[in-house]
Amino acid sequence: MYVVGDGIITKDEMLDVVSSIYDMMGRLATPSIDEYTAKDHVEMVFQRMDANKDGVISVEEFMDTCRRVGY
Ligand SMILES: [Ca+2]
Repeated sequence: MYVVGDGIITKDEMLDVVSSIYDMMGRLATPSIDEYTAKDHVEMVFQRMDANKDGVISVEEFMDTCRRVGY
C-alpha cells in the first residue's frame, strides 16, 4: 500500500490502488472480480473513508480507516 507524496488520495489514485489489490486477489480468490466491481468497491470505500466529505482522502483519514478495518 502506498501513500502519495502530497498527503492526499484522490478517487483516481484510490481506484489504482484498489484495482491492483483486486488484480492480486483475482488470482487468489473466486469468483473472478472484474473492473466494474472494483469501481463499485472504490465508491463504497471512498465514501466510507472520506470522513469530512471533501472529496479526497487525507493521510489521517486513510490511516484511521486502516486502523479500523485492520489492514
Ligand atoms: Ca476527506
